[in-house]
Amino acid sequence: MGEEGGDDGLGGGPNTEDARAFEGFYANHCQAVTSYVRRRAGDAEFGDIVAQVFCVAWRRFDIVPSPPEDRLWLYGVARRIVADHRRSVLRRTKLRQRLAGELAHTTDLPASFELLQSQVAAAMKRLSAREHEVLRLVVWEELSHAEAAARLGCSPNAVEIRYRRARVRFRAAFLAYTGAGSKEALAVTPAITVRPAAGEQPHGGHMPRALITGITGQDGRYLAELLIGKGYQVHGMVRGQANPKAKLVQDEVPEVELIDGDLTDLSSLIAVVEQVQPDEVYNLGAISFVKLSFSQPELTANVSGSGVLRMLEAIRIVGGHDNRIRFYQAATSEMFGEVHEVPQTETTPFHPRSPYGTAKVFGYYTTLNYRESYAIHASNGILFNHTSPRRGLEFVERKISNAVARISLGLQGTLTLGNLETSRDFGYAGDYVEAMWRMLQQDEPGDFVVATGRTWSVREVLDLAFRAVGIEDWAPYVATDGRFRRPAEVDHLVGDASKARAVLGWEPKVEFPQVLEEMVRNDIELERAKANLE
Ligand code: G4F
Repeated sequence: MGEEGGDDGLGGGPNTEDARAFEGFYANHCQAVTSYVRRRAGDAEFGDIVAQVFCVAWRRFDIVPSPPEDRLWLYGVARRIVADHRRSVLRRTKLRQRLAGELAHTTDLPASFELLQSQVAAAMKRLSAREHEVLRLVVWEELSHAEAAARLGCSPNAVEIRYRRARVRFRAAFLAYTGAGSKEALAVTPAITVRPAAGEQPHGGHMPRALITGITGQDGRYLAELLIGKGYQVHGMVRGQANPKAKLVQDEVPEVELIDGDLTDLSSLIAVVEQVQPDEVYNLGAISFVKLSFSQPELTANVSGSGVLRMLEAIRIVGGHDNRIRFYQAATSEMFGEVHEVPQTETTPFHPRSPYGTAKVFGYYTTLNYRESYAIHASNGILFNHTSPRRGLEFVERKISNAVARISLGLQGTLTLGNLETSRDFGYAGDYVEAMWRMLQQDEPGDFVVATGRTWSVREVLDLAFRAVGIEDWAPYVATDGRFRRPAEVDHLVGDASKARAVLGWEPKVEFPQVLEEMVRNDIELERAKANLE
């Protein structure tokens, strides 16, 4: 590890005594950190990352030798370095994807990244200084239009216009370069062939742009991943300064560009839609926890109800006469509430049973009204309960999977719930975001039930979850308490998604017991890691 006071290439380090302490520290933690990093970064990359982690530790030993919280701190360092590493890999992929998107439907790209870069460099040389500048800021430096506007001293709208023009010119120059017969470029076997995805609409020849509200939630993150995989540029709207969940999205899906906006503030929505110039808007933002809506009914109405109206107004104002912005509204089976028929379809009357449900009914009809009044391509997805390991801990099936994991690890004794007799039609969130996207690819907008057609009571969810850890009789572990009950309950939901199957060609692929088992497994891993750290 180098001599006392000597330069070991690590920027200095501890003296001899501390160096010995460091060796002990290294010996104690090396194995655990290695397996942690290996799990997250994979076999090919872990060695380099572990070395970086201990380089940081080495430097720190000079300043703060071995405080008691070292283990926790060390995992923090490892987590950050793994995240940085992932980001840099993804940035590279993203750049490729962006370039691929620019050239979509027209040409194949060369095999190696280096070759692609030299081809791009040649095309860049043909651009004017202004075009060069805007592409450099937006594509290479990955600045948002607002940031690029601040650098260039113009409005975000001007950046948008310049950027679009520059992309068209870049594309022409790139194609002219290969067309001129660069032997090297033409000789390579194409590695990336960009084809329109099934059902993809031509978005005026440009890379399609999506705006997602509620990006930090389960559905927002799955949808962002789906759209990025389809070659979209995805913008996620986040609310509030230093929103802690924004960091989560950035770590998980770094390709998403985050933008500030609030569903309770129309002017912010107009600014967001102006800036992003989306082809598709997915309005997933809401106060989505039904029980909370009883204690904060006005806030719920404002965000989950009037928020829909504001977003549609922003789209109407910015989209102008020939409005090309397509809109998806996250409607919900909670609108059926006290159900009038079983199963529920698109024609079943609504009878909401909570402030959340009534706000969503308002959002549903507002969407319908903007479709009819302004010919906006606006669709409602009437989604039944859907879940995943990313589901919030407040919802019943995740509360159960997490508690079962903790009970199986001996970290918790009892799980306390409310009403065990209600039942829900549960699906997998990853399947459901696919239905959202399909709705916006149709020639005509519409309203669609998205469900599996199978319902599970809370008791049955308990059966499945406890069985996943080998417990058949869960009664000794489960208690009930009125605190978790609601003033009015929705007893039984089960949907009929025949229309979505027929019109969208959508099918749920993953069954609920499978998802739940995966959630329990995931929670065991999370809870075990947390307990080890503590
Ligand atoms: O998990 P939940 O809170 O979900 P809920 O009310 O069905 O709403 C979810 O699904 C809707 C789609 O239908 C979405 F629109 C909505 O945003 C959300 O995602 O409650 C499910 C059932 C309820 O009947 C509740 O009373 O489980 C019952 N339950 C029993 N004990 C409990 C608990 N729910 C929760 N959250 N916590 C309990 O301790």
